[in-house]
Amino acid sequence: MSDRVLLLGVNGQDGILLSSLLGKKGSHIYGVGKDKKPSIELHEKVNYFSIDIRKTEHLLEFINHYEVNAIYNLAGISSVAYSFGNPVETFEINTFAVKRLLEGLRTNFKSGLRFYQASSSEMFGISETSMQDELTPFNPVSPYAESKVETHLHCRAMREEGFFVSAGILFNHESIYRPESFVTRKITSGLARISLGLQSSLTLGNLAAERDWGFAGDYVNAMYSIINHDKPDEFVVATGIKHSIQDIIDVAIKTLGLNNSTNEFIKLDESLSRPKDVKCLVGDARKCRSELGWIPKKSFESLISEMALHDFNLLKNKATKDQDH
Ligand code: GDR
Repeated sequence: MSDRVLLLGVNGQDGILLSSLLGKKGSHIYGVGKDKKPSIELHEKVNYFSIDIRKTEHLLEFINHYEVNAIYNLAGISSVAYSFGNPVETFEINTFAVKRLLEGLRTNFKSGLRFYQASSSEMFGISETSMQDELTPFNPVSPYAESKVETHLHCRAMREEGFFVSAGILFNHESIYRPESFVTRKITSGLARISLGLQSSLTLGNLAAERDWGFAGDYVNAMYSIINHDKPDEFVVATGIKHSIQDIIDVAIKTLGLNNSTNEFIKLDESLSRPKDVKCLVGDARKCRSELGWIPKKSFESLISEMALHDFNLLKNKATKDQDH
């Protein structure tokens, strides 16, 4: 099942990790990104194509030509912060492009196509419950979250019509492939630079946010289980454990052997804060665990520690190379 796979957004963190998993499973992978070339060397089983996902006709031709029988939609604007300044672009890519594609695929669904949509915990927004599950109401507070809610509801409607359209509501998930524009990697790379004497401080928007941060490698396993489940459905994917931004800083500092009892390296800059931010999100993934047998394996501490060490070694090797030249 699902052996001719179209992976939209293959250049992103999740695309890189999922294509590696699918490569190991023996799938034929058509990886689509917006850039001319892949961002890093992808699994050898990935055939890379550069397509703008707003070009619906082009995508539909492509899907029919290669007789794709599974599509993972991981493409789009993933930065909540960016979406505030670019709401129309966010809607065009995250919502309208996906809706047009789904509508164009009705015949393909009748021949057995399966679709996975990357939905987000940001859809819950400012939530009245301490933990969020599949039944928690959505209360989005950013253009990004609104765009994701609308697409999620469209997927739900198509599923209710009988099409195999599933969604994973993923809470924050991180790895060494995370860009530095997201808070975990910003902290691990910033503190690695400080520990190598390349930078003296790290500026963040706030320390108040609390999230449920998991390992992206575990989360792509959940995506695979969701699309290969015996019926289409939606699942919260999360660890169920709450951490603060200060926790990320503390683990990275310990890993790097920095002495920082008073957060002396950390500076705050109001201008990095969002017009509206979600204070706390923690996922209840009991459905994913009981129906799909999915369990996250990597702890928060190992995840942040590995990211910090990776960044330290990357920067150290670069500094050594620069010195040799
Ligand atoms: P998020 O991730 O918006 O939750 O979306 P991000 O790491 O950007 O922010 C997490 C929290 O940290 C606060 N924060 C900062 N964030 C950034 N980027 N930079 C800072 O300097 C900073 N200081 C504090 C933020 O305000 C926020 O509260 C991620 C993305 O991957 C989405 O695509 C995905 O849907 C959700 O996770 C689940």
